[in-house]
Amino acid sequence: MNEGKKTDWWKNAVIYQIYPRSFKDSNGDGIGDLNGIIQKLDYLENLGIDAVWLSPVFKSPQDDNGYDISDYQDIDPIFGNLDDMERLIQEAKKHNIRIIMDLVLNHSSDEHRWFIEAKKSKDNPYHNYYIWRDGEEGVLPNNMKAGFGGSAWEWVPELKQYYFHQFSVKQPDLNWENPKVREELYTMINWWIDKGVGGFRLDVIDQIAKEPDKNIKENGPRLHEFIKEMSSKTFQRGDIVTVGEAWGATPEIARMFSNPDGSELSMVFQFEHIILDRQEGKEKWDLAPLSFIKLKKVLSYWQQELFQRGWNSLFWDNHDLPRVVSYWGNDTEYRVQSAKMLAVLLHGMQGTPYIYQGEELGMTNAAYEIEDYRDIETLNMYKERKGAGYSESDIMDSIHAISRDNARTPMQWDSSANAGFTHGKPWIKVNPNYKKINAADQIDNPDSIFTCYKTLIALRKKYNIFVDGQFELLLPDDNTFFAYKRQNQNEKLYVICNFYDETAICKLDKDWEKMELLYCNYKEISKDKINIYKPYEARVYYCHI
Ligand code: TEU
Ligand code: CA
Repeated sequence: MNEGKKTDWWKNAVIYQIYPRSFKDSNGDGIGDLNGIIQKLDYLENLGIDAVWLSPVFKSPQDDNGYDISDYQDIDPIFGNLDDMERLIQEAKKHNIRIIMDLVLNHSSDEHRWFIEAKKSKDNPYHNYYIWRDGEEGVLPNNMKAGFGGSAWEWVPELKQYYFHQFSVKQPDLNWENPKVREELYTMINWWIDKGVGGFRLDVIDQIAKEPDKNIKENGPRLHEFIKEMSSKTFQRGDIVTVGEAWGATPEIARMFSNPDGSELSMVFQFEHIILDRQEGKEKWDLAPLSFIKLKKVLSYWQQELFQRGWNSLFWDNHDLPRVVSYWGNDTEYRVQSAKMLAVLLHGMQGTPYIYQGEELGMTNAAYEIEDYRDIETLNMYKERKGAGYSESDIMDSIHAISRDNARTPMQWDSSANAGFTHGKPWIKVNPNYKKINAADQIDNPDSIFTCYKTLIALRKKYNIFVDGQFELLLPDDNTFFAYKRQNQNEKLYVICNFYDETAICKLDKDWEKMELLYCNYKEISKDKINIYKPYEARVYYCHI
């Protein structure tokens, strides 16, 4: 699949994200692993996905569950070894599935040999692989904060210097200004391309160019110079997809990253829709109600701004985000209908859809006790907010709503012990609702959420309009319906979603009866009252022009 010329295969592909630690445990240690993923390739092929994005499986002390890499060219023993990785790449190929690796190039682990060397002395050849500032203990270079709490500067007494870390203390930022760092990383990327991987997800890629002295953490002046250099020296060699995580991306920046000339990446993950329900200028834990009109505006804006000038990723969930059916759907009475509606809404848009493990089953958030949480970000927040006097219930409400562990509870395969994820003690508690929500109950059920996703994936393959149709938002000011049209030279597609739990009348007047109903998440539509939509009802209509 990596042979020669670049194609844009990823434009009509659907990519599935696996958080390996929580996907399938094959050896009973309670942690998911590569052999577990190999066991589930038939499941993934049945769903119809084209590629799997693996969250990091490289050697790591697991301070941030693998996003702290101590050897980019070896596999952490909890997941397996390099032979298992090569076998996964080959076995996946037999299932027509490409493997996308998750590269963390902004920072390494403090247990990487580069950092161990760098800390030895200021004139060590590896010292400037990282970002250091001379100083005095207790006098921070500036007030930049780390992503998981506290200062972004860590004091090293032996050197009388601080090092910069945008995430945990054990994740020192790499110095991309140093050409030796860049060359080492490019060599490593090419090593993985030569192993036949299908692409890369690039962790916080807009943070690799930063200006800490000016409090600039992302989108620094040299960012696209670095991306272009990396792309030309690595990604452009193979028929691979690249997707950069870019929390700070605007459509203009995303057009640079996903320039159709292939000079940078294939696409980015942008988060403007995700942060819509966060209080302005506050932390992620301080939630505000979602503005539905803003959600429609933001997603439509991104569709229009990247049309024929870039490429969108389409996602609700990932390993850092709460489960969308709990977050913006309805995970009680209308869990199935709302999960399907959210899937239809997203998969009808232009871009590459990403399905996060369990999203295709309608897995939900889990409201645990604090001792059941494992995520460094969640645990640091608990400590910080307890210390700041927040009430236990306020803290736990925020954690239940938006902790990253909501996405990291084990995949729910069946109704057997631990949801069939492990025969051992799971590293994190299984969501107690697994007897009701699991893959075994859904794979062969025509009315399941799994079958809804499988149907949408198949539709995307059958009808070009999903890939090339121009997007137009309909009913922009309607407070209930998210409706849009896709159009190309000879086809039209209408996606109409009742986003809420009340029956409602859709004010769109079209000759619906003359169109082909490609999908509806309810069994029957009342013919004489075709404009009446049940709670969370979603329909996809198609017609030739
Ligand atoms: O996430 C970057 C990031 O900013 C998120 O951690 C986000 O800020 C946080 O989850 C609040 O929503 C990437 C990875 O996806 C994440 O898992 C890593 O923890 C982080 O980078 C550091 O590598
Ligand atoms: Ca295991």
